[in-house]
Amino acid sequence: MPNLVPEPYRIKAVEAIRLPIRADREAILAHAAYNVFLIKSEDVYIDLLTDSGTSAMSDAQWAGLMVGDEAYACCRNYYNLKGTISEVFRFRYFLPTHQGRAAEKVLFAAVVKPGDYVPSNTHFDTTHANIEAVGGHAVNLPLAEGLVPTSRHPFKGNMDVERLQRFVEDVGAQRIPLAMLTITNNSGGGQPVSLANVRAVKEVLSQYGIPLFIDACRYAENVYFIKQREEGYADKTTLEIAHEVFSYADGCTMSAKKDGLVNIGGFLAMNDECLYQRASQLLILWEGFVTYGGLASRDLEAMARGLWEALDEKYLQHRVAQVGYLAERLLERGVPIVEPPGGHAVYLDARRFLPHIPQAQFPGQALVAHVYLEGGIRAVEVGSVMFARKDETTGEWKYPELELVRLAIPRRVYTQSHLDYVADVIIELYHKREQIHGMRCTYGLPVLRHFTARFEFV
Ligand code: P70
Repeated sequence: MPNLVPEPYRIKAVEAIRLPIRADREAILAHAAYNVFLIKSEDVYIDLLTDSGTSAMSDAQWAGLMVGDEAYACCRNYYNLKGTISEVFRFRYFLPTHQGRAAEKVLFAAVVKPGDYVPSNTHFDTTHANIEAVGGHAVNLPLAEGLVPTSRHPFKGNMDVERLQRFVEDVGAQRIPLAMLTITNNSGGGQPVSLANVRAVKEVLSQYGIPLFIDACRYAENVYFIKQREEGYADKTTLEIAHEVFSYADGCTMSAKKDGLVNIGGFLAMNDECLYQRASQLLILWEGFVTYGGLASRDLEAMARGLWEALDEKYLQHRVAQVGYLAERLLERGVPIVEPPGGHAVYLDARRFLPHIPQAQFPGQALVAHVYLEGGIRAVEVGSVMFARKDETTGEWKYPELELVRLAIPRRVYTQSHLDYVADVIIELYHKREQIHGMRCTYGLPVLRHFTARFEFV
């Protein structure tokens, strides 16, 4: 069993979970209008909706909550977090925020003007929405291999550097206030970005004086993939690799709910003092004073500690192996997934899983519904529900290239036997795939509709 890496921790507190019987699962799902976001968490057996904010904190983090200094201004935990951020990310300034999208909102409101463009390897949904909310255009320039679920390119999260160069020439640098790299690329399957790519992207942008910001949610997992897969990095520490990654960036947005190993928290960091001042104004307006940014001081402390723990190599080795184990179990039974598996999730390829369902009938959403019905497992669609856009002039829908169902693995929460159960359920469902029907959307908001949309089977 080459993939077996035992958990590098033991369990100190447990939380009971319960599998409702099949008839109840049917009623629960129908009551939630076939949108798993609307199912009560107590009715979910294995919750793979997201790896965001769902981590188990360590004893050191829980202890850190007790040393939260709940002063409005300049609490000690702010300085602890400041220390961590300057040692790990090495940006000159940072602002705490309550989560990643708040950092995005502040950043884009400070720098993006209506009509501007923000290119990325692939923007995540909240990033995309926050750019458009201030009148900008979010542009994705992924590597071609990134859109081919069976391609085993080691860095499928990379940005296509030639496309970036052409794009900047086409629209003009003055319309591009910044570019972004999402590490790892969540929408494209949790795929990593190589250091060579970060460097190449930075070189192109430097020619035009365009700043590079990193969406750093899963930076530690990305760093571990660099260590494993990129020539010349096997003997470097995760911290050394992180230093190099961020040395090419002018700042980052961070949802610490992922690789910060906390249940809430995030930050925006940058080197530019003017930007820091403008962003501080907006932070005070929307989130809170610059030393707490919408968080309790104890949350800042948990984040300061979690950001370090996420770089621990033994932890990362287990984490990546755990995701890889689930992927291998599915692959050996022919279940179509995005290969190679990413760092935080296994993504089922709904197009190949359900080739009989057209994209307009949401094969990903249908699969999510059946994963719940079959085993009480909550997954999430990363496909047409999340990313299809209606063309305002023609009224036609444009569907995304990838139609995926993400099984996100919360950090330090589930054991191998939970993952074996998940694999058994998905394999069983794969045998019955022809019985799965498409869906129609009966209600959906124009922006970020996946959170609240309603569906029925056709
Ligand atoms: C996820 C969550 C959040 C996220 C992200 C990247 C690359 C920014 C953010 C925003 C969102 C989600 C999706 C489906 C179900 C539940 C939750 N990603 N950039 O799970 O961060 O949430 O802290 O505002 O992935 O991938 P925040």
